[in-house]
Amino acid sequence: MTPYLTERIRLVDKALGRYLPSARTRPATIHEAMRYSVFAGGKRLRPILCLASAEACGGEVEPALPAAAAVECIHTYSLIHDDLPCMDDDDLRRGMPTSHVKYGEGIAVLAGDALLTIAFEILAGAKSTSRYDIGAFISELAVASGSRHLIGGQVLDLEGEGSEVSLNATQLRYIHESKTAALLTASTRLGGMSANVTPARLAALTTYGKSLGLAFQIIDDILDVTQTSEKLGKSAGKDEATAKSTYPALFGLEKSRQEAARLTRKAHEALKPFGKKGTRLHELADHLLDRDY
Ligand code: GRG
Repeated sequence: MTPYLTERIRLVDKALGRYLPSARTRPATIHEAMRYSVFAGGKRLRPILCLASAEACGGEVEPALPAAAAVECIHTYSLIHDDLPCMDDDDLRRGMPTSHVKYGEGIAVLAGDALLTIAFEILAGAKSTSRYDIGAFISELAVASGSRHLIGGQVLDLEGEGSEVSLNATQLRYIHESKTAALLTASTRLGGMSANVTPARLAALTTYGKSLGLAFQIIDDILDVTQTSEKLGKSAGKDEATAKSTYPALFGLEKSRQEAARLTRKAHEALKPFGKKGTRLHELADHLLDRDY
């Protein structure tokens, strides 16, 4: 972990700590469960990308914090729901027992719902800029999290699971774009929007986020095959056990690594308009490609 990432995680966690109701707020169980999953760990990749994107656009970190916290709340909600017995049925997440194992299914569903909802409450506290009003911020996050992207990708994933017929590369890419890349892209775009980014640079952040998001999911699928549950903090080997179509399953590990590297190069290229200000985004792209958890 680099000093930059450690400092950013601390900053994001402090903001999340402020935005989320205290664990003693009534009814305490739900607030405890929300905090349990949010603070169970996690790389904070999406909020860090959001903050780095704001800085790449010449903005400050402070105005980007509501968006950074909001994307992490959406992400954590999706993990809680994805782990439920009716979905991926997992008992380990971020190195800890999953929400439903700790609190029961009912509270886990509600903790996910509450994090989804509070994400928009937090984002509504962001400041409009001359190009982007609060409606634009809210719409950005709602579309990325909704039935055409995050939830839509999960639907296709669920339908494909255990199916005799494996998906083709186009279908797989579509799932990755929806389930993973959409929220990553929204994170970079929201960071830019908080810094009043120009339309041309917003398009560049979109290309960066999409390429990075696809590379991130391919690496995630590779790590599922090559790493232990202990290292990942979540159950490894799950994709093979559930006969999931993944890049490594379709193309093998080496070709998958090459594709992740190609997409990362594409992400780097997209950052040209930002010059030196894009340094952190370049570093993050490399870090994600090289990660081992
Ligand atoms: C709406 C229920 C629902 C699900 C949406 C996001 C999602 C679909 C499911 C979660 C599981 C999954 C495999 C998502 C793909 C994205 C991904 C690799 C998530 C893990 O993200 P990390 O590695 O996690 O950033 P940490 O714990 O570090 O934050």
